[in-house]
Amino acid sequence: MKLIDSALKPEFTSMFDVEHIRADFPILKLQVEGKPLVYLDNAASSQMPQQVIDRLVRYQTSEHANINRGVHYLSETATAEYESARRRLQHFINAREDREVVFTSGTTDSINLVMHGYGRKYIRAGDEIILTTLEHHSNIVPWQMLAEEKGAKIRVVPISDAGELLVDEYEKLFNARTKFVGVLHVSNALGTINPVKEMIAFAHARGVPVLVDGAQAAPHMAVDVQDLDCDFYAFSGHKLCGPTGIGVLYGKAELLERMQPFKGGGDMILSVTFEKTTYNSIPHKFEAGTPPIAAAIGLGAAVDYLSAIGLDTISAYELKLLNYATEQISNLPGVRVIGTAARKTAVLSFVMEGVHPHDIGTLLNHEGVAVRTGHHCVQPVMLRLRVPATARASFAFYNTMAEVDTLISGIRTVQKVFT
Ligand code: 7TS
Repeated sequence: MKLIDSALKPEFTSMFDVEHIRADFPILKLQVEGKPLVYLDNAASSQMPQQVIDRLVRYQTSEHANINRGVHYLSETATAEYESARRRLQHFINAREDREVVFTSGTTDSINLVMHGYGRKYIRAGDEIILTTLEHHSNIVPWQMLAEEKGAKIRVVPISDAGELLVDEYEKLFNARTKFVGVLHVSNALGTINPVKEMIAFAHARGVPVLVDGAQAAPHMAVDVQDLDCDFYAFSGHKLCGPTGIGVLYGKAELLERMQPFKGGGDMILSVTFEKTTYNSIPHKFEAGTPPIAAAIGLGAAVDYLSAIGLDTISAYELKLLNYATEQISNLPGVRVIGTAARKTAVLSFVMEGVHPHDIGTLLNHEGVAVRTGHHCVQPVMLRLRVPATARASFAFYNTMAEVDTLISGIRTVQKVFT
């Protein structure tokens, strides 16, 4: 039996047939500026396979009603499918219980929920919150708002020139006033994979809870919240081949239970009088009003789709794309890769001598190539690495080596235009 298993393994890996996978994504057949679309802006938002689109159509055509309020067939069906999506998400991140999965509108919303629900209740004047230089603005600004309101202080973990966190410096930031840590799992601008498991263990040894921003990790690697032992984990549906307007906040049940609700309204209560309101149990306490039911069900289908391919298979394939792209781009004179950490996901940020990143993006678009240019909502990273902006190609498992070649020849064309 064992022999057959191991004999099958390589075959399984080679079963990752990118052309077969691309056929699932209708949008990838588009032509842009008369050229086949080369979509390399996956860190901003990924594309949706037909399986997820079909699931949304099925929901809208035969399952839709409001949830948690009807005894009629459609309301019961929609409620059951919404809760089934929650369980799919639970398994996707290996949460212990489905009530630890709160549906939000996205990573930003999830982080704001923790700031309002946990931060405003437990952070006081003089307390310190540790963040890192790599954070997306969505894991900076809410904490600044809280610090301002409470008189708390934000301490920032520095990074190396390669874009790696200086873990020794992180450890030095801890003191008796440290009350919270926010760290992103993977950098959206540089692709750096942070050693979050070790950072969480260090914080926990000092009794400090940790929120991990997993927006750029969940689509690219297997995430196990129990193994990480994080207290909170936030991510977005639209970067995971799912719909916009949906995201997840994972929180340990005992923490979610101790938190204040963020938004008040229907569904999040047990009883309301003008004298006193009692709140619903978790996760419903945090899901006030009619949630994005269709989007949650679509996200459930999206994580099923990704899990069927396998997150390990996705990581391994995307690493091949990154290594090939990095090798090709380093042969181009005058082009510098920004973000050269030893452990990266498939994000390639770069600058070119004498060309503004915005012009790179515009000219690449003429070749059908979609990249993002700008500060990528990480202005502190740009400041630290002394670049005003970068051009960023961010890959997904449906990208191909041939698309990397198109990117590279597009960059050569940009160079020709500017020399
Ligand atoms: N955190 C990280 C690490 C992100 O990359 C992003 C979005 C967010 C939070 C916010 O996610 P949202 O779904 O709530 O908007 N990052 C990007 C990007 O890199 N390009 O466009 C959006």
